[in-house]
Amino acid sequence: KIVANKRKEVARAKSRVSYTKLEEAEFFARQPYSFREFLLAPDRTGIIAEFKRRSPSKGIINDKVTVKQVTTAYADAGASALSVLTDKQFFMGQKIDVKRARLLNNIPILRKDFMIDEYQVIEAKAIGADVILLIAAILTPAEIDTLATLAKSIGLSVLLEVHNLEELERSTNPKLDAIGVNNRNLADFTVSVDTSFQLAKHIPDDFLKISESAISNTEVIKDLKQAGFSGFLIGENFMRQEDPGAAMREFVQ
Ligand code: IGP
Repeated sequence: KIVANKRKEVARAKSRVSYTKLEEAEFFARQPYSFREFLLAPDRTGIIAEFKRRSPSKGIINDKVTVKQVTTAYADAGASALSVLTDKQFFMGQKIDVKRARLLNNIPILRKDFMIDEYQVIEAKAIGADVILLIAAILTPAEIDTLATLAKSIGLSVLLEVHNLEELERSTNPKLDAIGVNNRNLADFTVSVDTSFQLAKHIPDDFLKISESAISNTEVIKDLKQAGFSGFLIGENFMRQEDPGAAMREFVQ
């Protein structure tokens, strides 16, 4: 359902803003930050802090805060990277949220969306993102290769999201920078951090390992680090608080 809607959205965007126009955007010429470098920097937390107003499973999480307030506070609290939703229909995100975050922060930004078309990759760079997300559950290995090749050719980092061993084995590709294990099952929205612990040993060491979703305490992060993870994608745990930035600050203290 999300993918069907996304196809229509991309077709509409393509008819409104040409490739040429995207490539003329000021951000398109910038050198993106390296996801790998920032995640491995020892003076940061490894946390990829997410700006998410709404989700299909929880409904509205927080629609009272601004991108400016939240992302700058996340960065101050030691975030290694930011994740900003750009899907409107299901997550109340918008592309301008990435642009705003870009102007205010100097750490990598993951454009969080359902990428299905090369146009979105070009668009990601044009709005100031550094990293794109490819979701194994909705892409064929050939599509992953095409999108990752394009992303790498314009300097973006690529995060592949998997939820099980089958997806991992079918989708692994040398062009990827990072492999993220989503602890949330997108089919029924159940969550279990065990998914990360189970898949960790199957992820080749050339990729950064990232654990995504349902991370709610620092004990788990310690254990995930032990298991080889260097990135921790956290959204709801911070966003459901009135002051998500303060929530992250307390979390890492
Ligand atoms: C964050 P959480 O449980 O901390 O809010 O999860 C992030 O992992 C989640 O938003 C996410 C997501 C996605 C959202 C992971 N993969 C794909 C949209 C699309």
